[in-house]
Parts: sequence; structure tokens; C-alpha cells
Amino acid sequence: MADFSKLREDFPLLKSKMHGKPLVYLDSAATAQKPNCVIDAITDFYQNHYGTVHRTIYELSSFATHKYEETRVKVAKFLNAKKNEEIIFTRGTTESINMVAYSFGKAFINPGDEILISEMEHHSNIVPWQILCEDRGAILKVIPMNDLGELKLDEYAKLLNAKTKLVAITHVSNALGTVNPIKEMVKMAHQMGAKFLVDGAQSAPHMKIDVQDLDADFYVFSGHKLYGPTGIGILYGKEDLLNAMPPYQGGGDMIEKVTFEKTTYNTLPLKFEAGTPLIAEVMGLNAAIDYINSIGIEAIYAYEHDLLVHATSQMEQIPEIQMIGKAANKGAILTFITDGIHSLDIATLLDLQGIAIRSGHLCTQPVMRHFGITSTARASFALYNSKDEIDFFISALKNSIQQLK
Ligand code: 7TS
Repeated sequence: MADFSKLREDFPLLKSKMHGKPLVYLDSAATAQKPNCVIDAITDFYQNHYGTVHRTIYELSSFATHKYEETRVKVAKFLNAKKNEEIIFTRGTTESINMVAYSFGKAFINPGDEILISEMEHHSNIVPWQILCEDRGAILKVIPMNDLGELKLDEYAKLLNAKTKLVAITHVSNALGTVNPIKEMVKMAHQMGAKFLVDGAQSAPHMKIDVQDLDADFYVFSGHKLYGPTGIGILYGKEDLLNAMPPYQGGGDMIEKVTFEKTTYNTLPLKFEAGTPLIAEVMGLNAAIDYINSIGIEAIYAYEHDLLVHATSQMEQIPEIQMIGKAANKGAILTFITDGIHSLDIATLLDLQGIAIRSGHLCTQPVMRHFGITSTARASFALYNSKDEIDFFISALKNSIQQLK
């Protein structure tokens, strides 16, 4: 069992001070801090091994290609994908969703078809579908949620019909913390013949993912929320679907043969990886997955859940605080508003005490609309946070409220 009190030491930035106070970093839902092993893997690659992948045979390139493809195998294992070829490297969750919207859309979406999303989606799982629907004459429908921040599954069942071609839902809401019953939702979609995309941006870093058990057709996430570098993400897709979809971009590596008359495309996964890829970022992701595996994702889930329970019970005792997102099954995300005080003011006062939280609409304006607000404050936890930090955050929050009242 990992000693979580020591893990913090793996993260150099967490030793720093902000406004002269020790940093308490509570914005991991936006992006996670990086352990030394990830930073070192990227530096080591640039200093000692840097070269291109797939195109040539000299030693540097062979090494880079080997590590690049080794990372694909690690990601496939991490998600329990059936085949390594089902793992595509992208720039992040946003790009993965846009890729599916473009390529799946081109192959399978026709005028009058329906795409289902939910009221709690991040803007990256709304806008690409709107663009697609406008383009193809398709219709976007939205599964509503209740005031606890849980999806209404009875409404979902009613919205599903023979015209539904794709359902795209977040596994864990970045605004509410809600963990959606994805396995059950996938089953319902499949019974209607619809495909299912899971936005795993907030689940992959925190819980065991088994794409075969979920039976998801697509599962996407970002490396930077998983203690890896920015600029790297994953699109998992079932092989037969990816094979049936046209390429997203044209360029080097994604071709089999090019002539001016006709070009034929490479097989999976390179068909979807046009151009020189994010090689150093993949090296960083490789190290990040090793790091998570060395701790154990189940242990991370249990530890963070404990932090969530500890924080929630204290938050509920602050009379001026109203929690946004009270689902029965929640990830380690606490979103709240404060009577008569703007979230930006709270975030500013906390920042002066070294505490980093997010404020604003959290890229989920429809969630804000549901609750009749425009802005919230959000504290989110990761494996390097501690109960002491949470206690410090709670007391600083209480002080800030008294100051601003
Ligand atoms: N989907 C969800 C559920 C997210 O939380 C995010 C990022 C994205 C998609 C987009 O990921 P990206 O890596 O492509 O940007 N969420 C947040 C957040 O809550 N605060 O900043 C980014």
C-alpha cells in the first residue's frame, strides 16, 4: 500500500510558495501537477534519445519508435483495450472528441439523425456535436439532470430511439463531481443500435477503467490531468468502428501509398496520426502511467474518496455555503457558491493564502444555467492532497467569508 503522505514529495512544484504561503493546490480537475519521473522522462528524452518515430532506422529513431509504441501498449493495458491498435494518440480530450465528431460524423451521420448528450457536459463535449449537427443536418438532444446533479435515466430512455446514432456522455462531471452510470447507459444505447462515447477526462486519472467491461465504443482522456504532460491525449475506439471511419487529417505517416491520382491510407492506428506526432509528450505519458500503476489506481480512488468525505462533511457545516452537485456517487470535486459573495472574490482571497481553486463557469455554462448562477468556486483533489490541506482550506474559506460579508 502506497504511503500517500510521502507521494507529495514526488511533485517539485508543490514545495513552492505562493504569496509567501505554502502552495495548497486544489485545481487538479483543471490540470494535475507533475511528478519528477514525468519531468525527468521528458528531459531525458530530449537530452539523450531525441529522434523521430516510424520513418527511419537509425538508432535514435528506433529507440523513440520503440518507446512510442510501448506507450500505446501501456495505455491499452491501462484501459483494458482488446487491441493496441485501438489506441490513438491525440492532443487531448478536446481533440479526441472533435476527431470522432468529424470522422464518425462523416461516415455515419445523415440528415435527421440524432445525437444525445447531457445537460452536464463540458463545452468540449457539446460544441463539436453542434458543429457536426449543423454540418450534417442532424439533431442534438440533451438528457436533463435533477437538482442533485444526477442524470434523469427515465428521460434518457425516452430520448433514445431508432434515429439516435451516438450518445456522448461524461463519465465524471468536472462541474458537479457526479459519476454517471456509464455501463448501464451504454447498454441502453446499444439496445437502440446507437454508439457511445465516454468523456473520460475526469475519470481516467481517478478510477479503474475497463473499456471492454463498459463496452464503450469510444473512450477519451487527456494526459495532463493524469499527471502527464500537456498536449497529449487518447482516443480509444473499437477496431471495427475506427476502421470504418475516414481519416481526420491527411499528411505523413497516415498513408499507405500516395500518387496524384489516388492515395490509400495506412492501417490503424497510424491512419489517425497524421504528421510528426507528440513524441516527447508520449514519453511523459509513458512515465505518468508507470507512476499511477506503481501506486495503484484503486488505492488512488479510495484515498481521494476519503478526502472527499472529509471535506464534504466540513463544507456542509458552513451556513453561507451552498454545494452545487450532491449526487450519491461523486468524484473528488467540490463545487460551491457562497451567499452574496462572488466566487472570484473567494478565489482571490484564498489565493493570497496560497490556496489554488478554480472559479467561473467551469466550461459548463448549461450547468450554471440549470442552477440559475453564472459562476462557482471549485476545489478538486488529487493523490498529493492531504486532510491537513483540506482543513487549512476550510478554515481559510471560513475566514474569507467573514471578511467579505
Ligand atoms: N471533458 C471534461 C469532463 C473536462 O473536465 C475537460 C477539461 C475536458 C473535457 C477538456 O479537456 P482538455 O484537456 O481537452 O482541455 N476540464 C477542465 C476543467 O474542469 N477546468 O479546466 C479544464
